[in-house]
Amino acid sequence: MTMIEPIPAAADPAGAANSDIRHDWSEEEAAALLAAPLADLVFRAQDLHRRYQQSNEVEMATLVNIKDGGCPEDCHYCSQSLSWEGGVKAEALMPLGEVVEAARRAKAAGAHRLCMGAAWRSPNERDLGKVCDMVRAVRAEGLETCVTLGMLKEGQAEKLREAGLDYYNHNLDTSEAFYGQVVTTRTYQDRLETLGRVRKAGIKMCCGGVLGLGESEKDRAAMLCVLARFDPHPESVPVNSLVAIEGTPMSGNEPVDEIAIVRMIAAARIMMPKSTVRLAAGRMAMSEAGQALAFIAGANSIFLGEKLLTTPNPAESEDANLMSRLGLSRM
Ligand code: SAM
Ligand code: DTB
Ligand code: SF4
Repeated sequence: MTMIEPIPAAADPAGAANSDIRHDWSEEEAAALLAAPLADLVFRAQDLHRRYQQSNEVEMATLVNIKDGGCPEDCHYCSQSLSWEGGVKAEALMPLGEVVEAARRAKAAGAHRLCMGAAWRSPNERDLGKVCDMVRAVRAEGLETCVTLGMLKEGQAEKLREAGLDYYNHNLDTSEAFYGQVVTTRTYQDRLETLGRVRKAGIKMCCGGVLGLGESEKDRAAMLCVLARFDPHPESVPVNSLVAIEGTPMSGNEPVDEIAIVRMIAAARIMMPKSTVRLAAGRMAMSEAGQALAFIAGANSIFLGEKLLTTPNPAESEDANLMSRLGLSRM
């Protein structure tokens, strides 16, 4: 086991020169966090969680797939890629009325953000205009908005911002070194460029990754460092675990160890104390005790609703029951 530094003296969370908020984490430091004795790691993460977040509060976001399947990218984990046989059938963009209905259902269930996903490499101008209409309509229902549409070209992020978009999700997925084993149709640099455009337009950044792609501990540490290098840190950091989908090249991957998920969440909380850290895809395979540990380690967001984009997620009633037993309330 690797020893980690003791908890630093209490810092002033409002202070400008705050040693808790760093953008210079080394891969060695991140790897040491991931490999530390679990109690030391979780204790340090929980301490920061209490100082920088509303402890015992969890953000709820609901996903809706506004454009299913037919994606030209070859992400090896994804059921929506055209590259794998038997994938999700390509559908047209969801009509505005259905998106509004999804927003009303999500709000009634207790979500305060609707995350709209589209299986595109990047949106064309006509579709982008329709997504802008969706953003306006969802905001008019009193929900925050997030979209994930693939790569953005110059000027597209500004249009989304003008429509009132709150968050753009664009995950790094893994380290730069391992990226070529996961996706071959775009580069890590492409990802970073879109993220730069999102930030430049003043949209909040939702950016994280996926465990269980076949990556090493070193890759996990490296990805955390890329995330922590953003200044400011991404406002939202989703930690997904692979949902192994039949027909994709990753269908036979080893399931992710729950303790490894907890470690990743704790390391993200320590490295990015002010960010919302989401226990994202993969909760169907986790025990309730594993999820509880993830909240103690600093997770403070989940996807609410029984479907993610194409795969199942715990029922709302199950989540409500778990939250109540853990004394967690909706943010
Ligand atoms: N097409 C857009 C893109 O790739 O940016 C948006 C949708 S994509 C489904 C959003 C993210 O969900 C991916 O970047 C990946 O991190 C995560 N994801 C997709 N399929 C997954 C799976 N089977 N298991 C876990 N996470 C997954
Ligand atoms: C994120 O980090 N995870 C979400 C959302 N952002 C878009 C997607 C998870 C997808 C899980 C597999 C599926 O349902 O197809
Ligand atoms: Fe397309 Fe996104 Fe799936 Fe990749 S993750 S294949 S870009 S929908």
